[in-house]
Amino acid sequence: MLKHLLSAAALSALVAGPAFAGPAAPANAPELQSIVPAHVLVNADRRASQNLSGPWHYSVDPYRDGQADFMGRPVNPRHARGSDTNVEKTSKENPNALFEYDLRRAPEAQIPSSWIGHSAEMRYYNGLVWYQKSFDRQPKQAGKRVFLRFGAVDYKATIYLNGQMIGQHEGGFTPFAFDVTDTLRDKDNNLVVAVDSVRSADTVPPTVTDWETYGGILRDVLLVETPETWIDDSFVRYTKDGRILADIAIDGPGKANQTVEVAVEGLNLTLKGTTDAQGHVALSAKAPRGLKLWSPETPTLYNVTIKAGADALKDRIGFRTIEVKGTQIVLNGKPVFLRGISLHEEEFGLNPARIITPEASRALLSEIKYGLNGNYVRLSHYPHSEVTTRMADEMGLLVWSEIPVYWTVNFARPETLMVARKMQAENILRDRNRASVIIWSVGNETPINETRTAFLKRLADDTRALDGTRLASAALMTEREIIDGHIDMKIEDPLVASLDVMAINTYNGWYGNDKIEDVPATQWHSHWNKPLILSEFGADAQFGFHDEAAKPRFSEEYQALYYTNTLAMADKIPFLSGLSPWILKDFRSPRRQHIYQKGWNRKGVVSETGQRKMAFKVLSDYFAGKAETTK
Ligand code: GCB
Repeated sequence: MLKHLLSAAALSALVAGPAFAGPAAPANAPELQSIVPAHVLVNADRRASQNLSGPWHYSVDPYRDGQADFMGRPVNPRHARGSDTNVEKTSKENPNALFEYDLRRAPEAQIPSSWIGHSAEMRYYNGLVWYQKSFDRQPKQAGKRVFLRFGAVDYKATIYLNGQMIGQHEGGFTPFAFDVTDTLRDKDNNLVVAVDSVRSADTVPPTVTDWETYGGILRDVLLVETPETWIDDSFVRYTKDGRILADIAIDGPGKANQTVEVAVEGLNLTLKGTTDAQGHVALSAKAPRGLKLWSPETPTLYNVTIKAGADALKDRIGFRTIEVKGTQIVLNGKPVFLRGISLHEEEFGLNPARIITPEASRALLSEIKYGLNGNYVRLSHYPHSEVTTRMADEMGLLVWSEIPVYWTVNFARPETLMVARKMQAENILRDRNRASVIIWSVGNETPINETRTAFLKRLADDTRALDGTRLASAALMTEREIIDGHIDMKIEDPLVASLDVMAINTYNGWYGNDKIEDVPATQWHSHWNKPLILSEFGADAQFGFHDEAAKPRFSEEYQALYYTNTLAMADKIPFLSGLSPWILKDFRSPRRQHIYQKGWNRKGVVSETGQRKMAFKVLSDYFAGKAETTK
């Protein structure tokens, strides 16, 4: 049985590519069973829950002493951080007992946050860290099911509750949940999380990236309470033929033959049906005339309530369509030009630690929407917080969402492919009710060879199977030649055959030897009848470093000129449908150690604290013009 929901449209997409077709055989759908989580717990962030965020104890363990003894044998109780022993109490009762850890008395830090923000010593720590939190269960309720849900733990997490190992998770930026109903106590629960930030050639992403890898419990930890039978997954959407579809999956002892209702407030619309033996139901109704479609200009969201038995979910959902027609991206039936920029998940400030509150997210997205006149953001290079995708829904920004299949992951290793596939499934299942998200990307700047192309094709196929209503893409690189004195770019990556939208990262005039003066005359060629996004282009500039005459590298003047000339190039690409230059804000990168960088990639059009560089205005003016001409 497929644990989660595959809509009929999604299933047909497995065979036929993106479609809104009717029922189809589930082709290779059983393959998805191995990648979808046991509990999707959709909309977990909006369910009634006890938020365990706040102060947690933490303790470093560079030799992984809490996981195995010094001879590699099972861990000795003296070191067993995952156990339920109260070290202080036991030591008092038995002064002879020796322990070499005591998590409950270790230093405290605020969660969620990456650990680089905990203390000066943690700034460059990479390894295993133990986190501990004691809590009482509130409110205590009989006949309920309780899930422990992590928004994201970077990179590997092993979870112990009251001395029991309840599960593990790999991947730093997607949610996961465990059923802890039978493990919880009413009082003094002991939650221990071993967080390992170490990457290898086999992880996703691998060791070397151009952003700083900082471990930690990055997003909220929630105790989510549901009835015994609960709504585990829902996928509510609007189709090109004017219908609202809702696929609902419930789980628990009463999942079969259960009445399910999906009510859209303000539209006088209620969809109703009964679940099958697996707890699934597919509902569909013609959308009422009064439906206001979601778009960046009018980001209309409806309150949607899903009811099944004793459970009810409330979500805010926008309805829109997205498709590709020839070389155009089409939103709600009209071509749209994506006026955007790329963004790393770092809040404004001198010392960001991936603490993405609604305020932090709004501040970043406001610079894009109102400062740059944008309608689009590329959330690079990994799934960002659900706070951000919800904010994009509210504010009206289209979103590119991506997993960190970055540069050279181990494409030949089946286990690495599984990690990436699960990540993409977790990302899609979390966000496929967000109208803002229009593109799922499967990778960034990967080398072209058969093994890599097969790996990414698998991800693109999964993507369509999980959500046949959005577009699949990947940020690619392309070869440059000089032909008749001009720069010549051809898009020939065979992966394009598996994608809906082509995306290219291009840096002529910054990397390589091309002069910035030669960039506007660049010629682009594509034999694919598909739209192109320039998913990256950019140049480093230190805010406040000016040299109007010489315009040297790292000056604001060079960056502004680079933008002017690259945008002039963009204007000449007939199949171009969008831009997400690199990048909104300067971000931490240990690879960048020039005196103007000092550990920061300076390609932001604003500094790390949000000061606008000259290039900001160039882009903002360009997008203002584009907004006029592409109305
Ligand atoms: C890229 C990468 C991005 C880097 C950027 C740069 O192509 O996709 O992660 O940060 O270039 O600054 O070089």
